[in-house]
Amino acid sequence: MLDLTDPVLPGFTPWPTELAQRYREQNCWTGETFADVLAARAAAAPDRIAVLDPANSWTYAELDHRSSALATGLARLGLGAGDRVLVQLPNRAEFVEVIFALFKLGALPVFCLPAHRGAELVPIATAAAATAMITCGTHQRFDYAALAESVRAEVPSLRHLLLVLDEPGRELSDDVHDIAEFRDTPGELAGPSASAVAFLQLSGGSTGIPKLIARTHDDYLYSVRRSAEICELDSDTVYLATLPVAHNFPMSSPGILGALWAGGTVALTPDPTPATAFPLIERFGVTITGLVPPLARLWTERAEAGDTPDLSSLRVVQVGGARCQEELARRVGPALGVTLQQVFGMAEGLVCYTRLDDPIDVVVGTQGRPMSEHDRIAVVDDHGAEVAPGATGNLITQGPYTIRGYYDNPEADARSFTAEGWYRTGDIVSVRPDGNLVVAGRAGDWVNRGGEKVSAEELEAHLLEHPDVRDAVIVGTPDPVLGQRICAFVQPADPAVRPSLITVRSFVRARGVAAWKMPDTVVVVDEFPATGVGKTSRKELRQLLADGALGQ
Ligand code: AMP
Ligand code: DBH
Repeated sequence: MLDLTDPVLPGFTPWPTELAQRYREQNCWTGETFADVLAARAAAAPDRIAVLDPANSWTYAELDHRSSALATGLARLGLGAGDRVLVQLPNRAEFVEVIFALFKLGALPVFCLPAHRGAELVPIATAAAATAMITCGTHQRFDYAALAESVRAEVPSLRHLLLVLDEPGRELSDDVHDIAEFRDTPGELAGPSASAVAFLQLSGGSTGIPKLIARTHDDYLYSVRRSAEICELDSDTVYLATLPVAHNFPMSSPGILGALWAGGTVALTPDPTPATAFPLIERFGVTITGLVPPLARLWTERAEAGDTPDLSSLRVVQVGGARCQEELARRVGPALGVTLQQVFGMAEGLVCYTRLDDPIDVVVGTQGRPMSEHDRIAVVDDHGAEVAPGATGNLITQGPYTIRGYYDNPEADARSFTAEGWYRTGDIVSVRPDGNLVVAGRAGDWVNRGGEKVSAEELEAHLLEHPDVRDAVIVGTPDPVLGQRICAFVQPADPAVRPSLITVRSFVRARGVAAWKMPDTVVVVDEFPATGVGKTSRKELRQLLADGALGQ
């Protein structure tokens, strides 16, 4: 166990002292913890609904009580301040109970996604030196308890396995526990200080194993509070966690924590498809949710087809996590009867929003602007020099809720942070005169075809205009002569109509695009592979090509 009053977890890179002091003076960091927020809301409005899922409805008083009871039980098991606990749960009410129990103990949830498997979980658990894991039994026909046991077998520090179970009669090994056994009578809990690390979040990581991101109560609560203000949340808000709730976007932008901060209601859907989520929107009176672009497309198409449940409670749909093409952005609001908000964020910190009263060209054509006046952003060339105003370059940032280093990972820090502590986002952006950012893509999302650089995003936007194309992704494939060639992955609008290379090339040419940007190959696939949060995975598409799995 660590000293509760010691905010410095080994491996955590704090802000420089003068900056930390300034963020406190500026009232960004208020000295409150997440447990303090919950206690305050429970005291102010004990009977208001805090959490809803298809099986549960808990008031603030109940959530506060349940999480204290579980914290007390987990302390009996030996868990305490500073312990790292892998949490891998689907979207269900107990997720909220579990993370608040851990916050109250000062133990650090490590936020894993349901899509993670041993290849990710073992390195994550090892890097975090986790002592416990909390997961579920079988969900969507996958046995998470068995996965957790296999992870534990490979990670010596991982002693305790706890399950959120709703399979009566499931046999458990002696050393695997049902969390129901640990809901004790709440005892005294000292709780951590606000400057302590609250949890470890994961970077999506476009390559390799996710990196661990340590966030403090102070800095994260600031981002949650600012997000809730920008998204105009209040006690009437019903936020639907549609994306996997452990991800930074549905957690904090403004996400479930924003909804609780505002004294509103968190609703959770076990899966994000319109078939499951739309009836829940009607049933719970959902007012706001956040989606990744592939889901926004699915929801929009479903709503455009008509005959949906009543979605009229929904006021705001956020789209973020990957670039939302303008073609899609224009359709979301009218189809769903909502205000669209674009969100460009990262688990490392910086989050940009379009504002709810922004003009339509900003909402559909940009990824918004930083949420805090204390965020600093700069756009630099590959040598670190600032580019001319409005020019495209690498986005770097620092501020009151952007980390100064990864958790215990000096190699990653050397790549991702400048000597002055700026975080290199890896995103290629331009800043418009009105301050809004346009994300052109990731630094690696360019195809270098014989020295001619082609923007994947630019070419994708052209392909999306073709009536037979539902979605498109451009990636580079290795070529012995040119270095790279341009491969267009195309998802057809109608599976029976499969656009050919000739069709695609002549369409793009007719749009006045330079000859050297023409795709060299078109691969038609019915579905794109997705990351754990549902973003289209360029990495996997590149891998498919490299493996030759698609023929050509
Ligand atoms: P993660 O590592 O999972 O936290 O992902 C953060 C990254 O997702 C950012 O650095 C961007 O590359 C990407 N991203 C998030 N939101 C957007 C957006 N609205 N538009 C474009 N890219 C985005
Ligand atoms: O993609 C992300 O990581 C992301 C997107 C929107 C994020 O972390 C966020 C908002 O907070």
